[in-house]
Amino acid sequence: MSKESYGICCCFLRSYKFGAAKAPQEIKELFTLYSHNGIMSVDHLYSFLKEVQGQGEITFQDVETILVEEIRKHRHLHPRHRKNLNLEAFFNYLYSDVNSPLASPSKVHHDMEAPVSHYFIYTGHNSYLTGNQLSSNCSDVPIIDALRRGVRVIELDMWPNSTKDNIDVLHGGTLTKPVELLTCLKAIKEHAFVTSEYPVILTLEDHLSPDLQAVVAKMVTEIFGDSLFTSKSESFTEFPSPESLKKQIIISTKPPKEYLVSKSDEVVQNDTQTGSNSLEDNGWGTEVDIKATFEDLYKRYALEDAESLDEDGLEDEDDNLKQNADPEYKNLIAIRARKRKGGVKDWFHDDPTSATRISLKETSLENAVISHRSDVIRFTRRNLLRIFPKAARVDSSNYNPLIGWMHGAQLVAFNMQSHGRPLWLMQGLFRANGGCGYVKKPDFLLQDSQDNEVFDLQKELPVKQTLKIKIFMGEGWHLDFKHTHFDQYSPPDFYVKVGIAGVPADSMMTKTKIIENDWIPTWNEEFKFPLTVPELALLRIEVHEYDMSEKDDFGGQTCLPISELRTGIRAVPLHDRKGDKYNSVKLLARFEFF
Ligand SMILES: [Ca+2]
Ligand SMILES: [Ca+2]
Ligand SMILES: [Ca+2]
Repeated sequence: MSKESYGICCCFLRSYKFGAAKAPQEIKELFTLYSHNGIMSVDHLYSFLKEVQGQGEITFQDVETILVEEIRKHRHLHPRHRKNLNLEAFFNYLYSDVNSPLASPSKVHHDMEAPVSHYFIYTGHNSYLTGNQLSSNCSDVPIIDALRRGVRVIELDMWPNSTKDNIDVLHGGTLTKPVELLTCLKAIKEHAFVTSEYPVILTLEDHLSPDLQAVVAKMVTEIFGDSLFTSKSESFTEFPSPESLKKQIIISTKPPKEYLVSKSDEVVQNDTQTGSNSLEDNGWGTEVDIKATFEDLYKRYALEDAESLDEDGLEDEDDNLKQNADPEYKNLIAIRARKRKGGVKDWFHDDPTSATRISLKETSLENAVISHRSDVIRFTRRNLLRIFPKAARVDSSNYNPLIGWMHGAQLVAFNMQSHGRPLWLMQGLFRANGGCGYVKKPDFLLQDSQDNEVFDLQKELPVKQTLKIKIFMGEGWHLDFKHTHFDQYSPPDFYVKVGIAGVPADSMMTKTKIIENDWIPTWNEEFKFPLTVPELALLRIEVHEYDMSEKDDFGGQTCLPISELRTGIRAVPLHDRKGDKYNSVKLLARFEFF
């Protein structure tokens, strides 16, 4: 045990005990149960993994490999422990990376042969921006970063350069500093399939003359070559499957003028304020309380008449394409967006002869799902629906992605360079299915129920399963942070917020007590979460560092798809605000379903 000192007013030191992590009581008891005379043999570990960890598929051989690996890490062990685990080695195994709550290594395990419209797809918005929406630099770096995280939809806004003879990528009408289209395309070519083999969709917003479109066509064809997906037919009745499109780049046009500053300056300013506050809020971002969001929406809906909600929804389709577009360029476009016509009901008209894509602003989606919920869900079975952040999010913040997912929207487009709770949900969903960027939608979104009804999340549904979580302890902050990072004069005071993001009935957050002045806090607290739609539920974990007179400090977060959660005692790795995994910070928790 060592002592850690904190200077107070430069005149005296206050010291705190700082010891190595010790196994919680429940782990000690399990060790006693699965060992003999303080020794856990390969047989014991095998039984433990099957019975407590629910790893029914594990082989004796696998267990031997684990054991050898763990013993290698403990060379200092007494000779009688060189073929077995003692309590310390067992506890270290439970805390190791291989014992994570999601299968590791993770594999693609969903059926990948269904049409692309049957999947949620990891989608970026303004993928070339390094920071805010108004003045940040454009670069290929955030594009590479997104592709390496598994993002499968990259958005590029193309403009003529200053000499009008080449193409720049930038956020039109802003002070963002451009990057050449060529640089972006080369980066995409090099990094598209490093993390996932499944198709990458490029949504191109084009503000180009036909002769510059011809330059784009030549550039795209030369750079992507055989990996460029081209379709012989003008349209599909069903989109092809991700499996059939492996290692292919698909071009989709995105209607321009998404960024409508002129719309209402007043609204923009108001929203901007809430937006920037939310991101500055120590990096947590806005709370993603979907119950409150829906209550709010229904209140608003009751006040306004349905017709006024129909306004200002879809982006205007680029007429250039139909009229003067360069024919080579036109041929590259495999997924075409549909022109906006009529009211909400018309937007979601499902034409059986041709699958299409439409693009909606987050607030228009909110209105559409209140007034035309069934139409939206039915539409998204065969057609693609893209949702994008409202223009007021100049700070590159994001919105609650669950509203889109619950209604079948495949392309919920996010500012990936950002941070905060909505982004953590996005990263959480796409940890599923081997992190390949495509997650199969649950069946109830793809077909009507037996009584021919469309899935209704407002309806009271029975509890399908209950998740029980016990949070034992946390460790690793002392390795990943400076000792004065959290509190200047004392060790940190951690507590855990834990809960569910999902349909409104399942969404809730709760928290542990605060453990004061301890780098290795032990909570030993248990929580139960009844789930009516576990298919859409994400487990949310946030570690807060409590401060009496200030806002909580950020101590780590993660978000995990419930459908892939492994039961048993697991070491839960935590991530920073952006979603990058910390080297050492982990929680030890037990998960059970009943
Ligand atoms: Ca603090
Ligand atoms: Ca403290
Ligand atoms: Ca504190």
